[in-house]
Amino acid sequence: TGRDALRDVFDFDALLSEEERGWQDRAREFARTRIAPTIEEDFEAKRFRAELIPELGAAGFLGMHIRGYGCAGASAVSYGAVCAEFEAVDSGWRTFVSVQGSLAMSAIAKFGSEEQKDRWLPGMAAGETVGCFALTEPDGGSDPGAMTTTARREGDEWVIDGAKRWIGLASVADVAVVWARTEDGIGGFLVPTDTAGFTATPIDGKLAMRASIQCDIALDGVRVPDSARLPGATTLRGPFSCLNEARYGIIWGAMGAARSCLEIALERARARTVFGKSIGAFQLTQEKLATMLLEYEKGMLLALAIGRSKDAGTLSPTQISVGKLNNVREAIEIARTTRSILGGDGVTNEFPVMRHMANLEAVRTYEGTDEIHTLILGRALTGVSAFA
Ligand code: TGC
Repeated sequence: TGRDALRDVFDFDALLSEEERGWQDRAREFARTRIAPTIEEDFEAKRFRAELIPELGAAGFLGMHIRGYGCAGASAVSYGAVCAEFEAVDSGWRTFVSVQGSLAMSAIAKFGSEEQKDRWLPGMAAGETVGCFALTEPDGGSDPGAMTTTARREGDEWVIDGAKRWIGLASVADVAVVWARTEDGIGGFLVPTDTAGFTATPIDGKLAMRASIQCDIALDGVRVPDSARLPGATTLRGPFSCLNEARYGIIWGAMGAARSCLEIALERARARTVFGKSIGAFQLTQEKLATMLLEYEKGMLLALAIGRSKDAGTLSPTQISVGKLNNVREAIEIARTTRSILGGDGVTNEFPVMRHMANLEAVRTYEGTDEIHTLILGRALTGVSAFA
């Protein structure tokens, strides 16, 4: 099979510890048995299977890198390997794990009070409570510093007004981490989604991420007590630190989607015959396969190096930009090349290739576009910010 051929060339799994392989195996099994059987029809029907959330929690995948509060306290590499396995089936489910664990739970774990952590994290880890992370606004996501959503203090309460867009899970979430401009900076607020004035509406018409939910949020005079404000977050460093976590998962996840495509390309290269020989016997096809292999292996090694740095506590946001920019870009290229090897079949839903390609286009834009990550690297290299 394509998977065996990949393993023969390069045994990536041998670079993982037993514990990391254990997480990888459990995620692969979950994705194979619980998500894969229905993903094509779910994508087609725009169906998000919320009933899987408690199962993901019971398996320990939600907020798995967080220590305490019912979370598994796993390594960054273990978490990355899990992201790759989910995204090998569909980016929508890796996105779910990212939004819940890397964004909403991370925000609470990093910046919340003990009381906030005790109240929210155990239920979120168990998949009994769903969170979302409301940062991006309708006018664009690249410059959160320009946010117009405000939170104004009135006695012991905060009153939040504004709008958010592209917020994963908001219509099924129990709690939203809402980022808003305050008199003294940027604040994060834990808003139960049944609070008066909070409305989440799923965005329709998406041709990517159809098996997951992204929403518009309206915030009209939403009142929360002062105890709902995250005490540790006062500047953009707050939400950006959470984006680092989600971007980290994407670095691995994108390579999962790439792997699925490459496996399919390898199988087709052996099975399809033209001009009396397999298409894999043609030098043009071999060049495509070899190029895909190079980028896949480099992407996995990059993910692993970044993961090891994260576990060692030395990872920088600039390194995360290297990984996100490179791995999503190369995963899309691998999906496109696979499509060309599949010929006409590649555009049908008999194969998941166009689904991965469409999903990856969304992944390419969220959590920092190619352009933003390019300019973050440009700033790191030149010392000059193109944003200012
Ligand atoms: P800048 O002046 O560079 O920094 C402002 C403050 O933030 C700190 N900071 C970071 N901290 C941690 N990690 C990072 N990666 C950080 N980047 C910046 C910085 O140290 C400073 O802190 P402080 O305390 O000194 O004030 O800010 P800037 O406005 O010039 O930033 C420029 C830029 C482009 C890097 C930043 O705006 C950026 O990353 N933009 C892209 C944002 C993005 O990725 N948006 C998409 C989010 S996806 C989404 O919202 C949907 S949620 C997912 C879902 O629901 O599905």
